[in-house]
Amino acid sequence: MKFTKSIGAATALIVIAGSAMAGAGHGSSIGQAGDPAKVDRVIEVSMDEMKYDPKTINVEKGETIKFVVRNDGNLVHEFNLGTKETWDGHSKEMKDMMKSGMMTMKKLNHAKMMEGGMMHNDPNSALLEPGQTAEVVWTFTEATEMGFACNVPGHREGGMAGEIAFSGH
Ligand SMILES: [Cu+2]
Repeated sequence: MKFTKSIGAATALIVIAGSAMAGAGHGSSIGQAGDPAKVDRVIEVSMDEMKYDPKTINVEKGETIKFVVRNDGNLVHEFNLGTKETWDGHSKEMKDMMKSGMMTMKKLNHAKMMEGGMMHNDPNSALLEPGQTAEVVWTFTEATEMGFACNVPGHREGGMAGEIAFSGH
């Protein structure tokens, strides 16, 4: 019995460390990669030139959501769960990817992305060419100020950002 308990505690510690790393500081966490086998709800998100539909998504603390993200636009777009702080860091990465030819406004060069070590398969995001669809499974462990945004240069600045609203808060 004691043995089981200590294993449980160790697991809990690892989960906390993991979510703190994914978080945005301020002692709060944006959550963690969700278990695809334990999805509470599926939400479809459409991306188009400088907008998301829906642009506000209501979730509950503890919920695991499978986002089915579709790029209905004519440019490369991203669905990236985070905060202004995480996006600012990510935006620089994207600018470098453009400069080095890993991506253009309309296409992703996966071979060059791999060469450059930019796999772009972070569990909190999907970077898609026009017509592509991807799934993002995420567990919202804490009610915190966060949202989703596209960090392709100029897009977030152009209004391509949405809000995650925690119900009951
Ligand atoms: Cu975009």
